[in-house]
Amino acid sequence: MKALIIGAAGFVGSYLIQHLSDTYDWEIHATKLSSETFDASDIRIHDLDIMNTVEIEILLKKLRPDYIFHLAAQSSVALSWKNPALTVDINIKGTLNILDTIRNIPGYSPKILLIGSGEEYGYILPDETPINEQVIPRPGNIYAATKACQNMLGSIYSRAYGLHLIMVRAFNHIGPNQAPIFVVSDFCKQVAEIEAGIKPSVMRVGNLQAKRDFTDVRDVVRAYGLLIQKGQAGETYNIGSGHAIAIQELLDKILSLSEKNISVELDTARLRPADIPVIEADIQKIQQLTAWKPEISLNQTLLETLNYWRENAL
Ligand code: A2R
Repeated sequence: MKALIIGAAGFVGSYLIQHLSDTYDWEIHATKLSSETFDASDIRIHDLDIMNTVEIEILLKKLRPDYIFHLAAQSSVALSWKNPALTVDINIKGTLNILDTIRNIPGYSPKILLIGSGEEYGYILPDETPINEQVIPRPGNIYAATKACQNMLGSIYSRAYGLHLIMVRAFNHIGPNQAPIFVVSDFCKQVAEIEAGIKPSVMRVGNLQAKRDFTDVRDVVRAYGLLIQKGQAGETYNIGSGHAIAIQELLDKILSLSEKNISVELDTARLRPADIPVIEADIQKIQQLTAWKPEISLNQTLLETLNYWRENAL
């Protein structure tokens, strides 16, 4: 089998490459933007901008991968408020470029995993939690709207053109090496900087009341490997821990890992124009199909992420 990971230079990509290389006997190819660099021995790396349909066509016709993992995205909610047009272009038009190219290659029918987000569900009613895949998404931010649109396009292309598209809605995934625009990485980086004495002993935080469902990125990529093999065409699968935790509790856990006396201060710049109170996944659908379940505890992930920043923040 030949697998292609599109958008592999980001946070999830390196973990997915590692997992697939360790677990499956597949020939693995990965793409990055020409401006990005990343090292990965034993796999083939190609430059690809998903806004360029000619580049997509040349690569897919040359490789004809059996499995395609589509990770390329503008993946930050915060940035999507600041640059909605870029987010729409990459997450919607970029995905469409890939799907259209595939459907126009005669006799080619790969399995494709489209990575969406738990954010798609948006304004969830109290009786809809934990959220299953039947709940109609009501996105509450630009990033979520683009991913909900990607999901709809996947469903349409699967039904109309017979493409084997499997959609996932991944809830918050965390781990070492994640960019500090995401909450866990942000908090851990701040603690590491305070411990190193390069920042005053004050944590700057946003909304601590929101509850989110966090899973270690290594558990998430394991689910991706299973779903691309077993997922039904046109179906959507939630991936999460099944438990929401308040950001306040997360912060308390991270602070308890440090010996420093650290105070907490609200930073209004970190508050979002609209925030959803609770997002928690119902993960029965993937579990019925694959028996997948998260194996790495939240405490372990937080400690490893903090240790990563202790080694790298300075
Ligand atoms: O924005 P950059 O320079 O960090 O590059 C990102 C890349 N990317 C693109 N690749 C090809 N063509 C484009 N036009 C394009 N624009 C951006 O996709 C980055 O290297 C990669 C996505 O990685 P991250 O932003 O680190 O996302 P992460 O955490 O790996 O999440 C993977 C997927 C995304 O679809 C998320 O929305 C979802 O999982 O949660």
